[in-house]
Amino acid sequence: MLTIYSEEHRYQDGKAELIDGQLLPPFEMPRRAEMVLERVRAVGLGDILAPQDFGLAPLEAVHDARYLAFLAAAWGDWVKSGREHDALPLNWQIRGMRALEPESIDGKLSYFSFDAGTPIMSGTWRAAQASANVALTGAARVKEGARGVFSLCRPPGHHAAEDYYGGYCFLNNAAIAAQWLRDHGAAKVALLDIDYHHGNGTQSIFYDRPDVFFASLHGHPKQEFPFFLGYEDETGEGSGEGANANFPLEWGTGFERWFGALQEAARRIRTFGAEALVISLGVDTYKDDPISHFTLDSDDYLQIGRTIAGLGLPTLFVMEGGYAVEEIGVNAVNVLTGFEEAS
Ligand code: SP5
Ligand code: ZN
Repeated sequence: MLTIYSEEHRYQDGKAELIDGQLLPPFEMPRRAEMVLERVRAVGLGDILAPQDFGLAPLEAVHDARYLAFLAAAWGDWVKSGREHDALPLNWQIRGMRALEPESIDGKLSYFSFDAGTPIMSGTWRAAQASANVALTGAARVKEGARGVFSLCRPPGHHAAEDYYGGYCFLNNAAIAAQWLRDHGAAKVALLDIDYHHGNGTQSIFYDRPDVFFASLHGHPKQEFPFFLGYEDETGEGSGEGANANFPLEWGTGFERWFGALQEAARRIRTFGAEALVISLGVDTYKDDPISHFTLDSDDYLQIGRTIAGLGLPTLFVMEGGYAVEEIGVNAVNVLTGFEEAS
């Protein structure tokens, strides 16, 4: 299987995220992608290719123009306002307040974000664009007929919506790839999100769309970040009604229960009848993940890959989360080798 990778992910290297009531070094760190790349090499998965630059158009097909302008300018505006450390928002609009875009950079950070766990720094925009190009280059290979391609994206993307960032995500790489596939000949695309966290951004982007099916297996929003989306009764709206499926699972969920949900999601994808499949591949479902509460083991990821292969669709794997850094390579690449074995 071909892997797409860019070293430019290293430009996203924040000093701190707000988590557990503390400013701690980010769990989402450059070493994550380096460990996955090392494992791709160690097992001889296949060639490793640098991304092409697809420009702004495929980003504009998914994200709001004002949001993209904000991301491009945020670091410069922050520095101009006299700060030189990472930019983090402090407060958010909530029930009863006005959703108007402020003029000041501090106001804009609040307006375009949903958490304080996602630092913006000098290289953020560059790294986020490179990550989207990694996804798009993979999508182009899938369009050209590849059975499976691995886009080793970093920073991740599935929490980013049309016009907000958060959860370590700025541009929604999987959504950008899925939309690109739609715009280049695939009539229907399915997105399957197996990251531990709900793919709120991806769901939101395609919620009213009948042509892109979204399924997500994740920590139940009554217990887990991002808390405010990911319930079972979110089934799509308007002509997108029925094209969204959530499988919220409680803390402590092990492979048996998780795999049952995967099989149900796979059944729904078959019924939908997609021409291409995009996987949001997070391995923060792992038993020793430092911020998660499922108990999957390394070998389980092989079976996940085999099950995805069973759908028989051209498949793009897009890297999302996974914070057990020592094991992230083995776990992510196990999904890919399971897929290859069964293809
Ligand atoms: C792409 C992705 O996986 N993003 C995840 C962002 C999660 N950020 C908030 C995590 C809150 C975890 N709270 C429990 C901490 C346990 N010490
Ligand atoms: Zn996650």
